[in-house]
Amino acid sequence: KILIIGAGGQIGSELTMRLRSVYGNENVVATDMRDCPMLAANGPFVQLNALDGEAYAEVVKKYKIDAIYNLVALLSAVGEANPQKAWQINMGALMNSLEIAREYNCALFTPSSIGAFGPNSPKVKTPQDTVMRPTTIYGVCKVTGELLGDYYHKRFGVDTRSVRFPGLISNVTLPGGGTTDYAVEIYYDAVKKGSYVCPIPSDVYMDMMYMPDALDACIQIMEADPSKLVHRNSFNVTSMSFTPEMLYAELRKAMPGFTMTYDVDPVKESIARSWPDSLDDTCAREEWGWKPKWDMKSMTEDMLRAVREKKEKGLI
Ligand code: VAH
Repeated sequence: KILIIGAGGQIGSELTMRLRSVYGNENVVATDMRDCPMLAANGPFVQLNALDGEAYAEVVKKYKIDAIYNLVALLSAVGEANPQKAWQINMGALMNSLEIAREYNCALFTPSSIGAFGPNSPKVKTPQDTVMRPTTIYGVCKVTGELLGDYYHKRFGVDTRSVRFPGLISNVTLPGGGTTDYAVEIYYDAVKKGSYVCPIPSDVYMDMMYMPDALDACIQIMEADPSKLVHRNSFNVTSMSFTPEMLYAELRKAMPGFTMTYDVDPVKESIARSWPDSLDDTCAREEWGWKPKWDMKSMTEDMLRAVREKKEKGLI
């Protein structure tokens, strides 16, 4: 039985559906502190604040959970606006997850991020193992989370696994306050307005990934043969790296009239410039067969199709 905490978020809302299609609706328990009728529609849903360790443990016992996906986090930009709250939520949920995984013998997946790297990490083809001095509270939480994950594995034998996600682009649930959100907003504004005002400077490279590939990674790593894992927390994974200018050019191929201007957000700029331009994900490829399927062209075609469909249905 699988439990997801933070199931109402950008990753969680789609991961719940994907896991239910793979393992069966009744075998995937979705939880979030907010009520999520969509997630309750086709499988078990429990309204749960993951900071309440007692309530969290009750759910794990009641449903006999053996694998947990911990997707609770305040993202980079929103975290910079309230660093104390970001630490409290991100690390509170993680500590409860690690302790519960230890006590009830559950496997635990917690995503890390390109945000775990900092300005003095090598920028191009950032290695799996390198210096990590992030300059955002989000990055500090992610590096701490990676270290705790490896500690709980080594010290207590907990089966903790993790991937460092790039910016995730999806057409189901909007991202909640990240630095890479521009790469989702641009498609919605292109369809709704035919124009977009970009908060990230035109020349800033960031790794990105289409959500279907991210969901594959979440499943593949947890199904990987543990004897082949040299690393655990956390694997570099990526599929593409681009600047706003490159994404703009790709969108104009499909929508020649689309226009983009820039109104740079200084907080998002400083975060984005502190992150890698591109990751080296060789270890994930070698240790558990990571292989992305989507690139900027195919993602753009699919995003425009999906967002246009939402507009036609009056959903946006
Ligand atoms: C953010 N989307 O922008 C998240 C993610 C790599 C970026 O961590 O904060």
